[in-house]
Amino acid sequence: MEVTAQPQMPKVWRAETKPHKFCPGCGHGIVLKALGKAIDELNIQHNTIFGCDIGCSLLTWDFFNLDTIQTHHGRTIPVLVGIKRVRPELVVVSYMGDGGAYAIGAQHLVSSANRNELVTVIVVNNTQYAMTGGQMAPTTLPGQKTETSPYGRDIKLTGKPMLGPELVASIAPEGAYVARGTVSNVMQLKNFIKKGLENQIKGNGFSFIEALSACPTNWRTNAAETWSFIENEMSEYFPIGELRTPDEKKVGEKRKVTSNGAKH
Ligand SMILES: Cc1ncc(C[n+]2csc(CCOP(=O)(O)OP(=O)(O)O)c2C)c(N)n1
Ligand code: SF4
Ligand SMILES: [Mg+2]
Repeated sequence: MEVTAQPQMPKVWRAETKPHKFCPGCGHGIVLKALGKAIDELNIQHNTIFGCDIGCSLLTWDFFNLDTIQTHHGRTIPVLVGIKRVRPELVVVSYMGDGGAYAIGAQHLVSSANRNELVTVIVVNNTQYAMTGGQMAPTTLPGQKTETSPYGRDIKLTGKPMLGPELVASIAPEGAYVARGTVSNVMQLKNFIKKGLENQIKGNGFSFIEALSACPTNWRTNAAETWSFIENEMSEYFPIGELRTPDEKKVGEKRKVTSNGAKH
């Protein structure tokens, strides 16, 4: 019997069809698609290092064809700062959740932004600790019900939801890039991420992008309720847009690389 050779699928197609491990309707996959497109457009796949945190972000550990490191909860930023300092020619991306960035790892975010470290940080804000079952996080909205705020978040007891990009924009030195995008506008989100990567490549400074994202599993929402929550309630409290763009003239002479790779 004659055996006919099977047609080979194009390599890029095989890569694009790899299944992800997120729940149906999860926003993580959309944020990662935006990141992947930004990396492709800048043609930096060969020298990009991807770092993911603990939380649902860790499900990306084998998602990209990039050298990847998975770190302790909230420690993704300092680990990638270390890699960048010893290998300044690499482009480093720290990918983490709102719990990791604004609670458990908040000190790392604040210190790295204050030092204007050359990393690009992407924080997925889904208003709670998703992987562990939907507990209240610094980003939980007033009145929002979670596993640990069953009657709704009481901001008299717990404070107001944390505004991560606003915090970073207020402390990061000249040269920082800070923006907040949303999975409901993926092309804009991709452009913000691309600018954050370019800012690192130019040596300007710290780059920070928060992405409003969906967690229908823990929100217990259907598709319409999920999008309504992002586009109305979340976007109202967390305004979308660029908060800091570097003034290239003021950034001035690019920071000099010291013998240990650190830039000043
Ligand atoms: C140091 C440390 N504290 C707590 C945990 C437990 N833990 C694992 S995932 C997680 C929540 C992650 O939430 P977030 O960072 O918002 O990511 P998401 O799952 O929502 O994407 C927690 C508290 C841990 N793994 N390590
Ligand atoms: S628990 Fe939420 S954030 Fe985690 S994969 Fe499922 S939908 Fe996404
Ligand atoms: Mg979260």
